[in-house]
Amino acid sequence: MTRHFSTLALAAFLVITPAAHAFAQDAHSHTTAPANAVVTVGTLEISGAFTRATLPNAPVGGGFFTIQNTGSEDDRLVSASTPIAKTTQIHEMAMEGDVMKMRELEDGLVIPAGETVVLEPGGKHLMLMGLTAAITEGASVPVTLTFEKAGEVTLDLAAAGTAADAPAAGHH
Ligand SMILES: [Cu+2]
Repeated sequence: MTRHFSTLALAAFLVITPAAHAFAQDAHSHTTAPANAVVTVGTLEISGAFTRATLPNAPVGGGFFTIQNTGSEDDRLVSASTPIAKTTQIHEMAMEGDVMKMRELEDGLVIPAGETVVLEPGGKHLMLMGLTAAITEGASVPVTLTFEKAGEVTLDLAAAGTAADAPAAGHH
């Protein structure tokens, strides 16, 4: 019984890892990690990944995480995608007159060498646009990030409950 379970677990592990491994550049593990685990790709360490639950038929959702660049060269988040949204953009908050608005970072988001960049509600964030399904609290939403130097990595956003500061508020 125990052996049978272990074999199945190993099989599942092997199925989900090859894509992430293709971009491995060092000895750290590059797997689709459980939500909120630290995911390493190249010199980048990504942690605290989460999203917010959405109402049924909500058009957009957010993606948040912290990226630490432990290397000596800048890197750049150039794109992101998730199977549950038609497009995923990288957004920042900016003042337009006296109104705070979100806008797309069309050139991506630089992760300076030795620094930490935080994507959070009310600040920079991923915008999941054209949701094909509602995000339910407790769900894991896979997101693939593509970095200029570190390459591609897939991680899970842990879906927290909705909140007043959800990024979709006042957006679109
Ligand atoms: Cu946005």
